[in-house]
This record gives sequence, C-alpha cells and structure tokens, in this order.
Amino acid sequence: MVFALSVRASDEQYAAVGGNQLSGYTTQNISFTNRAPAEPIISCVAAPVPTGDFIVCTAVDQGDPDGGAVSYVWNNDGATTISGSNNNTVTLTRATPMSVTLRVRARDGQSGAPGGEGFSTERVRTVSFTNRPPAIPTVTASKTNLLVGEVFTWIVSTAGDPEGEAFNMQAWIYDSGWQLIWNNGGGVTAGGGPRTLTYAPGVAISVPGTYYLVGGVLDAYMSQWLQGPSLELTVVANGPVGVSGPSLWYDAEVADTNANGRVLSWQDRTGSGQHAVATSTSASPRLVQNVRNGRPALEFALANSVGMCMGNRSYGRNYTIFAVHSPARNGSWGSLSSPGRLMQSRDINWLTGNWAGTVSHFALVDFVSLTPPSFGIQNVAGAWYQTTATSSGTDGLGRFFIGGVNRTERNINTVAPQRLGLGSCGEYPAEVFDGYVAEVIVYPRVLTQAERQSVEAYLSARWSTMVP
Ligand SMILES: [Ca+2]
Ligand SMILES: [Ca+2]
Repeated sequence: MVFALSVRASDEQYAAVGGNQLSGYTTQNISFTNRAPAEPIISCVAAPVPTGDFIVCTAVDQGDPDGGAVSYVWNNDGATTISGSNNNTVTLTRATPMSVTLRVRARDGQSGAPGGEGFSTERVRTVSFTNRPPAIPTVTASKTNLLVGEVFTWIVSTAGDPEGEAFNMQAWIYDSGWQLIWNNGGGVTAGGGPRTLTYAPGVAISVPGTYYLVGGVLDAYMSQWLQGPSLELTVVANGPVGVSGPSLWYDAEVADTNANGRVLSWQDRTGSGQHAVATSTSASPRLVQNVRNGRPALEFALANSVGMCMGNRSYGRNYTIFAVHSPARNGSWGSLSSPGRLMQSRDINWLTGNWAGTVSHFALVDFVSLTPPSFGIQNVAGAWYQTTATSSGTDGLGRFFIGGVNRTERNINTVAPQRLGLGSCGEYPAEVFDGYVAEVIVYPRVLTQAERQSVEAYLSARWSTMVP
C-alpha cells in the first residue's frame, strides 16, 4: 500500500508576539510494494501412465508474504484441462507416448498494489505418457503334429497397436532347446491396425522333435520384441524310418476312397501290393477326416460288419504287429456287447488289438496279455491305443505291449496267425470291431527292442496315443 507522510516545522516561540508559528505541510508518499507469492509445488497423482490414461496434477500454495489467497497460471497447451476455483488442478492425457513439461506460477491477484501483481517464479515438472505395445500376438497352426517335411500353415495375428502407430511383426521357429532355426527375416512393417501373417510353413523341418512357433511385435518406442505365447509343434519321422522290412503298412492318411467316402482298398505303403480289401462294398469302412491330430481314420462300424482282408500273405510264428485304434464304446471283460476283434486271423483263433471290451492279444490257446478278469486293459471309448503284438519262433513265446508298456502276463506258446484281417474279415466275422483304425504296420520278424520302440515312438507321437 501507499502511505502519505506529512510534516511541518514549528518555531516553538510560544511567548513571542503572535505566538508559535508553524510552517506549511510538506507531504511525501511512501510505498510498501507487493511481494510475489512463493513458488508453488506441483503434486501429481498417477504419473507416469500409459497413453490414453489421465494424469491429474495440483498446484500446492506455498504462501504469499503479504497474505491472502493465490491462483495459478499454467502453460496450457490445449490438451490439458484446468479446473479448480483458483485454477489449481490440471488434467492431462496424450494419445501418443511423450513427456509433457508442466509449468505453473502462483499469482496473488494484487494488481492494484505498488509494484503491480505478484507472480511467483515458475515451477517446472515433467510427466510422461508411456507407450502401449501392440497387442500380444497369438499363433495358430493347421496342424501341430506333423511328419517330417509335411506342409502346414501357421498364422501369427495381433489386434494391432493401441496408439494406431506403425509396428513390426516377426515370426520365429525354435527347436526343443530354444535355439532359433528360422525367422521371417527382419520383420514386416505394418500399419497400426490388426495384422495377420501366414507362413506355409516358412522352413522345411527335416529332423523329428519338438519345435515352438512364436510371433512377436515391436513398435518404435520398444527396444526389444514382445513375443507372444509359443505353440508347440511335434514333428515325427515320416514312417518307421530305419526299421527295415515291414511287409504291410496301412496309413489312414493315404487311404483312397470312392465317391461315397468309403475305403474299398486300403493301399499298402510298403509297395509290396498287400492292399487291405473290404469284404464287400456295403461293409467297407468310411474314411473320416480330422479324427486325430488333424488326420483321418477309418471307421469300422459294428452295424455294418465292416471288415478288410489284409492281403494274402500267410504269417508264421515270427511277427511284430503294430496297430493304432480308438474304440467307439467302453468295454468290460466277457462282454460281447463290446466287441470285437480289431485284427484277427482268417485261419485260426487269433487276434490282437481289441476284443470283448479289452485291449488284447490272443493266440489260439490263451491270451498273451494279462488274463481274465484283468487281462489287457479295458477299452475306454474315444481313447487312442497303440498296441504291439509279437511272437518269436525261436523261443515260441508271445508278448503284448500297449503304449510301449509290456502287458504280457504269460509268455505262452504262440502259433502262426497265417492270413490276417481287420474287423470282420476272419474266422470270427461276427466279432466286429467298432471304432477307428488309424495305422497298421506288420513285420514278418521279431523286432529288437530298439526297433520296436522306434516304431512305437513314431506311432504314439503321430497319433498321440495313451500311455497306460
Ligand atoms: Ca503478494
Ligand atoms: Ca505403441
């Protein structure tokens, strides 16, 4: 404020004629100038935040030497909302990653005071809006259980970048030890929206094993790829590689059908021409697609007494017979309501693979597999079994394996099964298997343990069969 200070002189001659005399007043104005408010503090809630979210900051009054309330002046850039009765609050949001420098001064509103209105020095604070990475990519594949060299497609897709900015995508294939064996070569520049990449498959996988398919995204603000969850790929040998001499090999994936989807002749992949031939057109199995691991299987239907005769070769006492099957119904011992023979002899009472609701191997005189009432294991409808029946003419003994596990109870003297058939083709045509048959491989010799396990590994991986 301004004070007017006035003074006059007095001669103090009170006894003199005329008395004490006074001068006129001399007046001088004295100003007390306004002091500026103290620099405020900026207090922020939720900073930093991702783009699109909000940061709320408040200017906190640090006082004015002259007393009284203050208000605030911000550097308002138009993307910041100022509120509060004294403009003490700002609310910010940004659509792209960036840092924002906030500046604020306190003002005391005393514009009429000497020295004019007081403004504090400027408080500066930087707040950040962080990047949102593109949506984590997912991987899908047309098949995840493959043969070596088999063609498949796989897709990496993402919903895109939340900020709508360009980003890169890439795809990788790793081996079981997470060593990189392939990527798509430096990334693909894409727009900000949803993006899908398709590979078919990008690289031929020549070694059986487990592999992982992974997709990743990277935008301009990220220093490393954001990889999505991996998709596991099982690659198995294309057949019983290294185990020479199969005399029969039926594979649902190479079965030819007629116009009605029926398999009248199931070709022998060994090339020896021992095709499996349906007992009749009406009793031929149906080829059903996408039954197991994206692969087809032959459906042997009880109602139609489906059977296929497995060439004309006659087998002696030395054999190793592999099968992959899935029963259509649950079973129990002795229940012929849960038939029947997956594979049987056309000449004697012999079977392997399935009978009377169990997974079994019988050779004329008795069961090779565990005996009743606990012989074999009971069929579970929809389960997938890989069985191996063997017999040795050297020791005359039979053995039976399910999922590679020995289920033999008695090494009984086996006999030569002679000519073979699937389902109803055999000595007991009424005991018809009901379910899917995927693959059958027969050797006219007893494989070594290593050989047997090699073929079992191929079949179990290819068809994802159960382990008892
Ligand atoms: Ca002031
Ligand atoms: Ca982004």
